[in-house]
Amino acid sequence: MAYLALDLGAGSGRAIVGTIVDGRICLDEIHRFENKPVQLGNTLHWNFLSLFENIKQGIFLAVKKGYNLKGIAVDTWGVDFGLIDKAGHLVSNPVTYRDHRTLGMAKEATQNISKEYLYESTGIQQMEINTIFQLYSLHSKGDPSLCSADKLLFTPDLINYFLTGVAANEYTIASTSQLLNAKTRQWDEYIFRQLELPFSVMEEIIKPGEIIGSLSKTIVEETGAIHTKVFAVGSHDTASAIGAIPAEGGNWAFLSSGTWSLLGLLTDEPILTSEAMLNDFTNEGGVNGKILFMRNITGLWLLQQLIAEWEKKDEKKYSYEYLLSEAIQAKAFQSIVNPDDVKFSNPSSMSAAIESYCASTNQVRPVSKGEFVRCVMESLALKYYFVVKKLKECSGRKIEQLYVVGGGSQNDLLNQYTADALNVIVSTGMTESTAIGNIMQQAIADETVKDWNEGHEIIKNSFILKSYYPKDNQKWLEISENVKHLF
Ligand code: LFR
Repeated sequence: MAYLALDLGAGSGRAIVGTIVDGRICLDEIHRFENKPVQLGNTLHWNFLSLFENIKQGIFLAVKKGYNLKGIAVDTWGVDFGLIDKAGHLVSNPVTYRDHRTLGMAKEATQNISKEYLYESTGIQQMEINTIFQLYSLHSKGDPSLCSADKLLFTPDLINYFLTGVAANEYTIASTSQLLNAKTRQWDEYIFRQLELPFSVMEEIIKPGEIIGSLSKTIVEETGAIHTKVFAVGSHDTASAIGAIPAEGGNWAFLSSGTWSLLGLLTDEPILTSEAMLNDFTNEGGVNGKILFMRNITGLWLLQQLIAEWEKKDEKKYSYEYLLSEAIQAKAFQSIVNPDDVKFSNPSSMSAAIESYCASTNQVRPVSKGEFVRCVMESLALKYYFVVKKLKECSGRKIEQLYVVGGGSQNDLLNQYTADALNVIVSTGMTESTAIGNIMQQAIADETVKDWNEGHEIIKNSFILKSYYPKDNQKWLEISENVKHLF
């Protein structure tokens, strides 16, 4: 039984085949490609045509390798979308959430609808990148693309549409928009009315595990994939990544570590209290009926941007291994930043942004690469500490173990710092958890696997988890006291 996960992150995309044999899941990465936004005029776009070409290439290569694909499913980052006109054409190239069009939009929009209402209904952390503010910016600037739109499709929905011809909005990705009611799990029409956003462009919500359709004739011809179904999974990458965690008991939290750090816990119902709102917790849709109660933290983005800057300047590559070994040698706790400071959201130079933050907070400015990397690693671990503290308060849960998944879970230094700062066991081992969650949901939808309980057993049998135990917690507690005003 082979299923293909098409997993798109903000920096790269992957096509991964999963096969389930003898109670284990095996992954085979078939294709990996860059996802590089393109500045065109004043707007930062996703290169949708290139992404779609690579999606087809991934399917083609999987078939060529001999896999008889029973299913395909797409997952991507959240909030972004494409608009489709009445003739079924893409109105314009999708814009990235890092584009500056949303600057100031949260403030403007909340003059027409209260922040409190938005939270009580959607349960979503207010971030200007959210679809609601992207749409509001189009509306308030009278952008003609919105008038030509017949359908709004989130990135995975858009890819599914061009693979199958079927238009639908999948629940987990729809939940990132801040337009969906967290309890009813349906669109909140009142928000659309208040903000004068076109409700008619929204589609029916479908749930992970439903069948979207079959590949269109042209895609079958191009890729050679026959009798392959396209499934709805947790098409928000975070939902798939967290759904895959084979944790036991209730006292655990998750951290999906990549460009973003998504830190939280699973609940059955959204937590919509004012305390949760004031602490910026979000309630996004998960697989298996769950809610991801979590905080979106600007994660390894800072380090990724530093590396890109250094590599461009020095015209050479820097490995994580090298940079982390430099960080270990740098002095501890010299400079601490709050990774979520707006300075870091899309600066022209990340090193300059960090230097300026340190200068304005009377801290030593990092100079060497090791000092910069150490600053980012310690700052992330401290951020996690403060978030987990609030997470416990808002949920009333104990947290004894943290499961770290995603590409960032390979970062030994950060894992150890996290265990130390939080005083919990940090367990890692599922770097490709998003693809695993995607594939497992397909297998469940296809009735190859009975349910998520069986799915988690299979996952547990397939990956060896590595644990980090806390040391030096006292030192981290002392530092956290000194820097708490920054967070
Ligand atoms: C992670 C992620 C986060 C979301 C961010 C932007 O890839 O999906 O969950 O907040 O990207 O969409």
